[in-house]
Amino acid sequence: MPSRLKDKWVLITGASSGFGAAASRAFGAEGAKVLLGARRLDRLEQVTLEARQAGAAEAHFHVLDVSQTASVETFVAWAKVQISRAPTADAGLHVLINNAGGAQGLDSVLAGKDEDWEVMMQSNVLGVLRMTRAAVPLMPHHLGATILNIGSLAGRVAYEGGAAYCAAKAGELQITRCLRLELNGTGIRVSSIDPGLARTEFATVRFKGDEARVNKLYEGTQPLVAEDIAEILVWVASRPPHVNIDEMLIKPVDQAAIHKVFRRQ
Ligand code: NDP
Ligand code: 8X3
Repeated sequence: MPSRLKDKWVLITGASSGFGAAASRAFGAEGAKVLLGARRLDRLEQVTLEARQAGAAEAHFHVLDVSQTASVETFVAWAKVQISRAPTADAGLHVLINNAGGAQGLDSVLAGKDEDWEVMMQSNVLGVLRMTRAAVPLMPHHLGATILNIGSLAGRVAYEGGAAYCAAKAGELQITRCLRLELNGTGIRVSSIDPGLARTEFATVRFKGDEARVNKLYEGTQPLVAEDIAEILVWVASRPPHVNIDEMLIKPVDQAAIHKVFRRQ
C-alpha cells in the first residue's frame, strides 16, 4: 500500500538539526513534499538535500525565526506559494510540525536570567502559537491534516533548574489541548509528542557549548536518537484520518523517571 503521506505537503520548523532534520528525511522517505524552516541556512540546505535523497517528492527551505511574528508570516506566505504551484484535489498543508525550540541554561529560579527565560518562552510557546495561527488556514478540512507539536517529558514533570523550560513545555501541552477543542469539527488533528532524554544538539544549546557538561548528561546511558522521534511523527501523521493520537510520552528505557536514569559503569 502506498504511503498516506506520498505527495503531501509537510511543514517542519526547526528542521536544521535534531528531531526536525530527522523528520525531514523520514517524511522525505515517505515521498512527501517537505517545506523546511530554521535560522541556520547552511544546515537547512544540507537537510533539504538529504530529504530529496531520501525520496521526497519535493524539498524546499526558507529562513524562519519562530520568535518573530514577521518572520513566521513571511515563511508561511512563502510556503503558500510553494503549495499553490501545483494545485490538486487534496492540496494544502497536510502536516504542520511545530518542533523549533529548546532550553537555555539549567539555572534555579533565583539564579535565572531574563534573556534565557525570554528565548524559551518565545520559541517553545509563542512560536507554536504564531506558527499555528499563520499555517492552519493552509490546512484542508476533513482530509486527515495533522498538527504535531513537540512537547517534552519536562512539560509533565518538574526538575530543579527546569522552571522556565518545564513551564514552556507545559504551555505547549495546554496549547495543543486548547487547539484540539477549537479545531473540533474541522477534521484537523492535533497531537503533542513528548520525548524524554534524547541526544541531539539540545544539550549543546542548553549548556551553551559546554561539551563536558553535555557528555556528563548522557554518560553511561542510552538516550533516544532523533530518528526514534521522526519514526513516531511519521506514524502519527499516517493514521487513518478519523484517528487522533492526542498525546504521546516517549522515554528511553534507561529513563524510568526524570530523576531515575540508569547508567552503566
Ligand atoms: P536541536 O537543538 O538539535 O534542534 C532544535 C531546532 O530548533 C534547530 O533546528 C533550531 O534551528 C531550531 N530553532 C530553535 N530556535 C528557533 C527559532 N527561534 N526559530 C526557528 N528555529 C529555531 O534539538 P532537538 O532536535 O532535540 O529539539 C527539537 C524540539 O524537541 C525542541 O522543541 C526541544 O525542546 C524538544 N525536545 C528535545 C528533547 C531532547 O532531549 N533532545 C526532549 C524533548 C523535547 P536554528 O538554530 O537553525 O534556528
Ligand atoms: C528535553 C527533556 O528532560 O532534558 O525536553 O527536559 S529534558
